[in-house]
Amino acid sequence: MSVRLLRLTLREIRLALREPFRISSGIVHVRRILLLELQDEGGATAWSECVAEEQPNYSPETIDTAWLVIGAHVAPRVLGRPFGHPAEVHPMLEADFRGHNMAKAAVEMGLWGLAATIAREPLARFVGGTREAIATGISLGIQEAPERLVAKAHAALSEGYRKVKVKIEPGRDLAFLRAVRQALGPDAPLMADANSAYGPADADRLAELDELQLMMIEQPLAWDDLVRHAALQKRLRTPICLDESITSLDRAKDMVTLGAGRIVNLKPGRVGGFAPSLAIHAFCCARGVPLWCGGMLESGIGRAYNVALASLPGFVLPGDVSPSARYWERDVVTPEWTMEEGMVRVPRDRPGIGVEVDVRRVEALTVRRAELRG
Ligand code: OSB
Ligand code: MG
Repeated sequence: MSVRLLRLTLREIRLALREPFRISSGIVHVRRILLLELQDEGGATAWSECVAEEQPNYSPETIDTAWLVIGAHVAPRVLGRPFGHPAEVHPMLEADFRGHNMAKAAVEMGLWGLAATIAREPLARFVGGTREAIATGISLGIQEAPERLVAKAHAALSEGYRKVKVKIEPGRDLAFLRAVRQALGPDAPLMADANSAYGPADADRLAELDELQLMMIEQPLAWDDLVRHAALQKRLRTPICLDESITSLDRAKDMVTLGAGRIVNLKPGRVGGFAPSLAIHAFCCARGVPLWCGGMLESGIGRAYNVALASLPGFVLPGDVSPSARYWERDVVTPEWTMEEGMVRVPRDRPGIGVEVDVRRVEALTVRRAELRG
């Protein structure tokens, strides 16, 4: 198996969320999504997705920086170059090229998708995934009042979700979570995600969350700060899970060394693609660190990559891989992603990413397009 990219097409589409998604660092009404279509010299094609958002409120990247960086710096390194295996792409993109993980990941993952397609293997099997289905959690945005959040959390559990994640921020934390815990009962799988809304001075307040028996608290402190997370973890009984802070294998190692957290939310787009994701997976398996697969409000295309990755054995906790209908009136893939009894099935019966892209729908949603050739 080898792959040589002849053409890379970038498209921006806009997909309206069924309801706005609010986190401590910003709100999204319409998801601007960067899609990639990759074509091999043999004629095979694959689609991938860049998870960068419109605003630099999650990481420094945005859809606009990614568009620029892929065209100017990523595509020229991969177009026309033969790769014996997609694992060779990531080290080549890292040489003298700092940051821009989401831009790199979009291309790197697309090349894994393309390689799986050429090898006539489902992507999940191609990367070593073994699960038939992924346990699914829901991520609930910040609500105006605790009652609304309680209603949503209730509905999620009755729909079958196996984990409920609640977004929090100062002023919308303890009371909101208490109401949810009381309504769902002591054994409901409940967690919180702060998206870096707190500082070291909030340690006392965060320690109050210990009474709620949360599965974990995700990224309470600054996106790039492991040292203060380590100090906070010493004060909390609740395990800290890091999301924004884990941008590479080294940061995952640092988390363990420093005791900055006990659980990793792995998003392949955030770490630069599948090769670093597989390395983090191997490290976490070896060190007994529980992993789960996060989400970035992806279309059905990005979701396919998350599902394939989450089929690896180290992903032991439910992922933020909700079905298409949770986000969109209509997705851009067929079949859409669905959930049964809280599980999303891993496609293992067709080569590549396992879903078909509705190209006519993508065309209709496209607001800009660029074609890059070697
Ligand atoms: O922090 O996990 C996060 C969405 C956008 C940016 C950051 C995050 C999220 C989510 C949504 O929590 C997860 C999903 O895609 O369902
Ligand atoms: Mg998060």
